[in-house]
Amino acid sequence: QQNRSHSVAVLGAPFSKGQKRRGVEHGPKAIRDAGLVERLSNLDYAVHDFGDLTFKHLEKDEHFMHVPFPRTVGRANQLLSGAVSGAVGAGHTCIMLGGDHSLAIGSVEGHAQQCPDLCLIWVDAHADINTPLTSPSGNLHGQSVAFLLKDLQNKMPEVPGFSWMKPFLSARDLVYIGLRDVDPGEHIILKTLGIQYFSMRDIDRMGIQRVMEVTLDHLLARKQRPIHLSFDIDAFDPSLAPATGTPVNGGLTYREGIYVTEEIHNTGLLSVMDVVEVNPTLGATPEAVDSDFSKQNGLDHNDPENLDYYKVCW
Ligand code: 5AB
Ligand code: MN
Ligand code: MN
Ligand code: MN
Repeated sequence: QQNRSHSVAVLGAPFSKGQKRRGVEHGPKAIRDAGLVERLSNLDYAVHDFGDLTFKHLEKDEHFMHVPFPRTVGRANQLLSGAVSGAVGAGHTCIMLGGDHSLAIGSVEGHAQQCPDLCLIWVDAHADINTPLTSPSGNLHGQSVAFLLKDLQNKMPEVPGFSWMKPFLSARDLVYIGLRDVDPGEHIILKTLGIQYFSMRDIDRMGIQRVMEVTLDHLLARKQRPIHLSFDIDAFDPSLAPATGTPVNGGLTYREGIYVTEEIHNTGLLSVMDVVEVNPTLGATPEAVDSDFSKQNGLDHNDPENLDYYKVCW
């Protein structure tokens, strides 16, 4: 652990097929250009930049139900899984730069190959726990967690492209921070599985300090174990992080977001971190900041007819 914490692997994953907007594949370059490697080096970490993975777009990749590019996303995650497993196995703390959040499937899976007892902290405006049956959009970046959870195994259809992996994570090994845009079907899943989550309202009420105390207690009280931090940049308020595909108002302040990472750092247990959904081609204009995901997809999440549909699927 001591060794690991002083050597950092940076791994770029320029991939965007888990959602429908272009540009998020430029995330790794934008984050590197902002000086990530230099900043880590200045903190006295030995940084190994593994460069960017090269992803293939598969020619024959028909929709599965309303899910686009299932085989392309599955294959990309299989490749990423191997790379993350290799980096962690070599003793590095790994930072995975996305790309869209479907990449967490391969990142967490590869991490779990080396550290089967890992726990997962998911910092996001969204829960990303739709199954193909509950998903309003079909997009796989909103379904990553459903692929990981053992508890959802019998609710998940066999999605082409994902036969290389089996779900391995327990619902009790996962905590969400920052939620404020949860779909009806996702809410049912969170409640049914009893998943620990802290919405923005919970953060308002409890304060981020208490939220982190309860989070780390929930995950680490029984035993110390490696932490996977999956950080979707849209957890931050859009006034701070407008360059992302699905911004939602009322997000984390800069200090709240940094506090989350400081507390995780202080455990000494951070093993892999994803930084995803940075889309440098968005957010230059006020309109881009104020994009309405539901409108773009022609779906009203609050339509009671939809709620019934989700309940039936569940
Ligand atoms: B992100 C939505 N819940 O499933 C869906 O950015 C949005 O990785 C998902 O958190 C957002 O399409 C995915 C409506
Ligand atoms: Mn999100
Ligand atoms: Mn996400
Ligand atoms: Mn997003």
